[in-house]
Amino acid sequence: PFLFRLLTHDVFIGGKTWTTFIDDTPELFKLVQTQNRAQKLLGYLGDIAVNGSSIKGQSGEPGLKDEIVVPKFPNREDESGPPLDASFPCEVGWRNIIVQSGPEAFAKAVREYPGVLIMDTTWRDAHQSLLATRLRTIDMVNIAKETSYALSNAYSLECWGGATFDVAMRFLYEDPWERLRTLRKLVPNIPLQALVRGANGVGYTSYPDNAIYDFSKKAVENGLDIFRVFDSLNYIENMRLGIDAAKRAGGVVEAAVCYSGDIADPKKTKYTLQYYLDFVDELVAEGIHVLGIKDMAGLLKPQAAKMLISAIREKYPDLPIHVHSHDTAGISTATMLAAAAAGADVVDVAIDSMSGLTSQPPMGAITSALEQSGLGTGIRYTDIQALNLYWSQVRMLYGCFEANVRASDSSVFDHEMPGGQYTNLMFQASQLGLGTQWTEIKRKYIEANDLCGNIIKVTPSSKVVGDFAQWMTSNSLSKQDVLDRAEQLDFPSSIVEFFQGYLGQPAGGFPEPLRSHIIRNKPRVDGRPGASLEPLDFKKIKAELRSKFGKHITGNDVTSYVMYPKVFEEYQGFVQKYGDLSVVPTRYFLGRPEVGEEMHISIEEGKTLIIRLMAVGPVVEGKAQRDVWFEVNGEVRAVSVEDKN
Ligand code: 3PY
Ligand code: ZN
Repeated sequence: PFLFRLLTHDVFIGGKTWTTFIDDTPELFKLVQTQNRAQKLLGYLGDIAVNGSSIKGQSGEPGLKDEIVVPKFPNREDESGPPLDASFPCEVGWRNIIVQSGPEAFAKAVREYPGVLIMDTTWRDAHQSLLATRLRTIDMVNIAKETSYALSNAYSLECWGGATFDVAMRFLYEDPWERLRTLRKLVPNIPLQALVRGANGVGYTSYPDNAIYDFSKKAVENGLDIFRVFDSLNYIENMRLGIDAAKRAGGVVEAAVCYSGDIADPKKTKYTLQYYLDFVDELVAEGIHVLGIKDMAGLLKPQAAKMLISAIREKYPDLPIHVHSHDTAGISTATMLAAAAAGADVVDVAIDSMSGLTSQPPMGAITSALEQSGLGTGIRYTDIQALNLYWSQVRMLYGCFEANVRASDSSVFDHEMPGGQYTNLMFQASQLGLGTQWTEIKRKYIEANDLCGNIIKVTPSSKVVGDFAQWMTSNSLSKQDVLDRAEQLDFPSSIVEFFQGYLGQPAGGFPEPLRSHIIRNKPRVDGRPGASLEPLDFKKIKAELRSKFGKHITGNDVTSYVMYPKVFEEYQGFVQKYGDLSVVPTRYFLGRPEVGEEMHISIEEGKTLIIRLMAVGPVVEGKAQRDVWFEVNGEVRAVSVEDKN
């Protein structure tokens, strides 16, 4: 039909040249684009039909084949009235204070709030900790407007940063910036929050200072409000950079203290109450807006939370305190309630069906308990039930990424693995097929941490300890073996670089003589690693990327490339081949379609493709190839697909 329309078009018949014809006839050009796009999309769907999904970390088919049902939300004025009409997002929320009066006014209002506020981590940490960070934008988008109403009194929605930036491109073939912009549009009222690894941006290494300033500026331009800035060693020099970058970008600066050890245990003498109070003093001196207590492994017990928060509260009565934990041991609900009672202003929760285990404590339990103790969060129980109905379906859909953590594990108090890493390492250990491997990895993780000098463990320092533990396990090395043979052993590069000082300086310094034995004659960095890195030339990088991939490369793409050069290049290659797949519903993105199944894929506003898989052909003689036949909006199309089996 396209060729027919083209050949019979008056202008074409009139004999105008091809190029002006295309320029003057945009509707046809658009049709060409749409058809190209559809053909690329069929290439992906055809590949899945023949080979199944190749998304890394996926085991088996998605756990839900039906379309996800968006539940009805209660009427805002009268719960017995007609259900909420969420065709437009809610406009009432805490973000208005940031927009109208700035971060300081926001911090003051948060501190003055008579109850306790929540941050919902469902869109970031919860799926990072439970589902290998594989949650796709579309599954947030489909509940975003409803969320703008249900959580309109939330302090923030954590939806960006941490591992999401990397995973979006590397495994989901999505643009992380586009995710942020889309969510911003759909949720204009609730502050959007990101986890930022200070001088490590959203990566695993130190970047030149101008990369961190550029990243923070772009984050705000694309819709971010609150930066939770941390450093994986609680190294103040790295923190200063992250804080300054977030502040200059105009964001709310939530500087976080990473919590390790146990301040209520007198036998643990490195990370004491005094250690944390001293670090808080240094952060406050930087002019932060909010203080974050980031308990990334779930080590903070109720008594310790009470000690820590009341001590900070007494010293800094006007400083908003925001507490974060993980439920690995099963204690985080009790901890959050103790933190709230001791004067915390904000606590982190995840929607019930995405909570618990290595994720955050459950929203329903915490808000209900706080309500009864007179510290209401302003979030309705009935809204939580509706949200939960949606997320329980999503959890099922992504069942193919579950790490199979089934129960609480209080051994985290010894090994101190962060929530996301726990599921990751457990998954890897289980893939090796040895039931005892996991216990061994945990034991080696403790030894590796000792060898590093008992460091704070959170990305990227936790990766160093994890790599160390895996390397010791696979080489059957004990802690004593490493100490005895350090001068001869061939250490993985992440460990050598840590000991060189490329992540920063750990509290108490590096253990010697181990450091010298490991790094030998390689350079040592004894200050802030980023300080000695050459600034990047963004214009030059953009020109190079444009010549490689085309004119569509934007400033945001340059920043993505700076954080993850190789991942970005592979992502671009993938998009060139298959187009933008973020529009494909997850059950088709991850699962083999059935023959005859009708897929509705909305490729842009008002443009839906109705695609039906008609047949998968036999292997083409002499080639590892099959033809796959589809019907697209009533028209038959075929794609040729490599059979990888
Ligand atoms: C991250 O840096 O991704 C984390 O979630 C740390 O807790
Ligand atoms: Zn976390």
